[in-house]
Amino acid sequence: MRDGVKYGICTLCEAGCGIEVELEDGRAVSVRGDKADGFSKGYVCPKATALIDLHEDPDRLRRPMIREEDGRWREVSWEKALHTAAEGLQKVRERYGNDALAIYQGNPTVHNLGLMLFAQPLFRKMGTRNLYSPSSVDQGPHMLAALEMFGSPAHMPVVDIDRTDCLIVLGANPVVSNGSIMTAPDMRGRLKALKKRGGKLIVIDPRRTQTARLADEHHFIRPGTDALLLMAMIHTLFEADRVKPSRGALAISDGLSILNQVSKPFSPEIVAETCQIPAQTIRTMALEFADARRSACYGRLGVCLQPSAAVAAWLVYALNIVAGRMDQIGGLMYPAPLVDVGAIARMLGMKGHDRWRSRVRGLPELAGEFPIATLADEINQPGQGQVKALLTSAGNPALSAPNGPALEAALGKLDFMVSIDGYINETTRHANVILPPVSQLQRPHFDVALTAFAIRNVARWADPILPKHPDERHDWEIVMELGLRMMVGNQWPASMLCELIRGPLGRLGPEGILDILIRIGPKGAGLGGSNGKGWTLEKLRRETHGVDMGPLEPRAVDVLETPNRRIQLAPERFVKGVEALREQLQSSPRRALLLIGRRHLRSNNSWMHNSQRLVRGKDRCTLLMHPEDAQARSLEDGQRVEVASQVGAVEVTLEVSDEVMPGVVSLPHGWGHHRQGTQMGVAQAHAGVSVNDLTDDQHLDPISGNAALNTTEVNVRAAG
Ligand SMILES: Nc1nc2c(c(=O)[nH]1)N[C@H]1C(S)=C(S)[C@@H](COP(=O)(O)OP(=O)(O)OC[C@H]3O[C@@H](n4cnc5c(=O)[nH]c(N)nc54)[C@H](O)[C@@H]3O)O[C@H]1N2
Ligand SMILES: Nc1nc2c(c(=O)[nH]1)N[C@H]1C(S)=C(S)[C@@H](COP(=O)(O)OP(=O)(O)OC[C@H]3O[C@@H](n4cnc5c(=O)[nH]c(N)nc54)[C@H](O)[C@@H]3O)O[C@H]1N2
Ligand code: SF4
Ligand SMILES: [Mo]
Repeated sequence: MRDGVKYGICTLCEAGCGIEVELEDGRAVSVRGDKADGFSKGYVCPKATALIDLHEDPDRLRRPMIREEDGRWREVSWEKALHTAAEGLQKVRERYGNDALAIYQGNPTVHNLGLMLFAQPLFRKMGTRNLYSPSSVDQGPHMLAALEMFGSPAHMPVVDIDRTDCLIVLGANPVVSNGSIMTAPDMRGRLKALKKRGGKLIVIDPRRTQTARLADEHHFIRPGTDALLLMAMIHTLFEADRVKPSRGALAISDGLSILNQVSKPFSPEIVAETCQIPAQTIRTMALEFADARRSACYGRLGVCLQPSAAVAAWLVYALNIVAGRMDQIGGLMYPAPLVDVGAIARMLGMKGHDRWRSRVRGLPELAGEFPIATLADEINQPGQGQVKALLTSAGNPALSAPNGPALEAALGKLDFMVSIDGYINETTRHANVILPPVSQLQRPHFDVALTAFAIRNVARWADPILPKHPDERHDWEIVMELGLRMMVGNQWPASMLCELIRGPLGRLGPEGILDILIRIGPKGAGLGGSNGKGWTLEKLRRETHGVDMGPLEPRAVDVLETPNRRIQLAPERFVKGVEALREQLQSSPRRALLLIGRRHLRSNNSWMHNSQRLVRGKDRCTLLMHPEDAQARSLEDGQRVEVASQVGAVEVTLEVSDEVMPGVVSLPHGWGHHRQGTQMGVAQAHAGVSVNDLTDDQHLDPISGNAALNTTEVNVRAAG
């Protein structure tokens, strides 16, 4: 029987498209774009349908699991699982101290209201410095640049993509990724619209990506040289007197003369060979950028996964600022969301860098977290503060962290491990207890973090599409139970106290907390009743298809949190990092092949390969190599090759294509599902290999601690 449709939000990526789900006999049977959603206007990508696959996946855990001594998994009651999990973790804390418990919160956290509002505050208050997340294999450098320049890691400005006339995309592939730190459904449509209104799209990427194919200009760049390119562009603007101090944010910036000074040695001619971009191209691009009526330079993951990531991230923002594009229509802007994320970042203690360092390698924390590249060291190295237990939530670091196999070997040495996850995968197979949450279709949603990076001022609430069975648990319920039992205790009389907290907190839930955050937010109705004007959750709920409060408006002065509330154009940390760029110029060009990653529209990091409809078709986990490089090695398209780095080796099928530049090979991440003991049947049948079996946990950007995954040196030869 057809039960009609329900409206929701796709929580798989940052675009957050509105969806219309058709229900029949209580089951979700189809997912379409919600045409009435004012932001996504009916757009969805092929992954949206997989929400049903995820919900119905027989491999998805519905009940908690405990791993027995003999390695077999046994389904247990929630009471038993939560008790065992809390007791196991708590024992380690009591015996070895708080730092002995490490916590890893994975990428889907940001797409999960319950985890954002419960796990983030709770885990950050557990008294352990061993906090980890994929930020250090992702946007860490942008966060650091935002912290140093604008005063908070939460204040990463976004590209006003719908109103710009000239967009330079550096190391991002939004046509496939659907945008990152730039929440906007239908990137392809938006980029086409940019061109249609006479605008120009320039892409700088070692691969001719789907985005590059849409561009007016695409320039290959030698991986890891973006900071040099950006320096040369800034150099050009100073040299050509295109830096206009009166324009917008530049008037409230400090450090202009230092930036001028440090950019002096980096002329386009000096960097051209290293970047492999002609000097004239760099000059023209810089001047076009400065002279366009409206322009923006957007750098994303490609900029972050290299040894000069923090400097490059700084220079992306700096280039926009010196060209007068910061806080300007069509440039980089700040949304005005319903929830004040700057305040949340302050509350969570995220406003800082290098306040403390990791025990083994002395790596600085960023926003309260250590680089994931050093978790294995913290587990392996004995001594005071050694990590003995791990809690993972919504993450799969065995596949997402550099040198995954070393991390996995370390996981095997833990005294105790708990995972909040719906699958027995490469990471969670090492856990003692797995606590599975409901599916994406069974929970309500509001994007706390991502509306702060949206390209329009939007907000949307979505009720769950499907009901939750009484024996299922939301992520937030799992986190709350685990936290209460660990922090307060299982035994009477502590259990009484637990009861006292559990009741009110459980009744409040994410919805109650969100209502408070909206009410006290910049556009909120206040904590009292509702005056009809300000926002409350109740008011937002009535807007089934979300609200669009219009385009972004200049508001940097309200956002800045630097001590003098001015933009810092030349923070000392980054200026010091410029020395490494000089060295990079002097080092002789290497002959080694550099390995970079790639994403596919039908895949999402490591965890959506268990959907038959997403993995079908030809093998996507192939190594791309330029014909010249293939010829030099006598390799042919379609042949099996061994790719070896200093860390490991994998065997894959070669795809010869001039889509990548000479000297560069590309392998997607998130594959490698052949490991013993996982329970993801479809993924196992389409296993692929993990690129992070090759990446090096020692190869980092020294300033941000981000893993330099994309500049891994490899050798490739015929397999066997
Ligand atoms: N379909 C799909 N969508 C996704 C995801 C997914 O897995 N699949 N993942 C989501 C996540 S977690 C994120 S963080 C975002 C990422 O979003 P994007 O940053 O848009 O995604 P990538 O495809 O990784 O783009 C990075 C680009 O940088 C290029 N690159 C590599 N090295 C260099 C370099 O040194 N310099 C320059 N200039 N470019 C370089 C790569 O060739 C690649 O095209 O995507 C999100 N969306
Ligand atoms: N070489 C290389 N490595 C990379 C990248 C790259 O480009 N190249 N990209 C990096 C980037 S940008 C990122 S963000 C990371 C991702 O790194 P991770 O976050 O560690 O990995 P994911 O693959 O996103 O795994 C997500 C896990 O969360 C579970 N999950 C999904 N939804 C939920 C939920 O709602 N609740 C709970 N509790 N669990 C859930 C899934 O089952 C899966 O186990 O990978 C990074 N690693
Ligand atoms: S782009 Fe695709 S995966 Fe991302 S939110 Fe939209 S439908 Fe979901
Ligand atoms: Mo990411």
